[in-house]
Amino acid sequence: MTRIFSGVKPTGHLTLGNYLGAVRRWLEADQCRGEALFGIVDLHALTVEHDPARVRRLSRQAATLLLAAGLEPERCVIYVQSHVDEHARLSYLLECTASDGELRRMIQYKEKGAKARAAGEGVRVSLLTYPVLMAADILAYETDEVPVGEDQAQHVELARDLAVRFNQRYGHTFTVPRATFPPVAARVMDLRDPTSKMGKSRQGGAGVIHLLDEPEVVRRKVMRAVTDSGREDRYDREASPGPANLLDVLAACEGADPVALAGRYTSYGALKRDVAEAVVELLRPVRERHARLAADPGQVDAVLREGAERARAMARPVVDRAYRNIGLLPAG
Ligand code: AQP
Repeated sequence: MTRIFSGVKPTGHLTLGNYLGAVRRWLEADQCRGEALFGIVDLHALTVEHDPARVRRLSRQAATLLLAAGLEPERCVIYVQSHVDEHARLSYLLECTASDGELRRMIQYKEKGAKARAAGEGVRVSLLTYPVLMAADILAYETDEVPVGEDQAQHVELARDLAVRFNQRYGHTFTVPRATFPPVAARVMDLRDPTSKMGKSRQGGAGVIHLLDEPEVVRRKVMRAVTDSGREDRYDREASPGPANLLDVLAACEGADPVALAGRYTSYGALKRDVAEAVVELLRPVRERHARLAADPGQVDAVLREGAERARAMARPVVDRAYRNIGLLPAG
């Protein structure tokens, strides 16, 4: 059976990018194929300036949204990363397997590090090392597939490299995972700045659609999306990133091909109206279920408690094996 792992970090309110790039595909993994684990990867939220109370609040909200999106705890494991010690335990062994050069090459480290330095803030060591923790998240569960958005490709590649290297040096220990991406909307772009990824930690958020945005807010954000003076009936990510992004979103909502969809439109206004309605309908059931679940936080906590127990039981033997194979003396 295919083992699947993926996660979301509580750095902000979940976005349409998270949903189309990752969460919606987790539903297929949960409901049709494989044994799946989905983590609220809260330790990853500590790599940049953070507010402790907000991280706690967003962690529960992310869990509630995963359930509202339709993940069923009877069919998959939903848990909080920091509730399972095995992640941090394995991360250190993988730090002893990775080189500092390969971590310094990580795009997110370069970009976020540069931003922090420009703002006169210190760069946390964890911003450099968190891709190793992410590798531990994946490898601790003998994961075969990691359904993620395109921005995570480099991190999953690192997890593969570390698994292969560890296995070669210390004997077979880890399954070598592979990333899987959605056919469209693997990188949903910010509606106001379509050359940047729609990210949940982005300040302002005028170009970011959140899963809990009211329909009117969704409509307003889509209608104000940046377009250009290019041809309306053409899909061209390079020359017309704004309209191409809207076509990707519509294609993902309708299960269609963005190139074919482009031929339907002779005005960006009509395209935006269709995108807005498609997104409102896509998110409607998630918002409604979220409202019901949020009224009963005890139910969400119970899911997370049970999820952590199951995750621990799955990760423990793998991490113990890694400790043995790397040469550490087992405790009596
Ligand atoms: N815009 C996106 N399009 C497609 N997929 C996306 N994902 C994130 N944004 C997009 C995918 O969602 C999963 C969880 O993402 P995350 O929580 O790791 O990162 P984020 O939402 O991008 O949050 P931040 O804090 O805004 O991130 P960064 O660190 O980029 O600044 C992943 O599978 C991701 O690929």
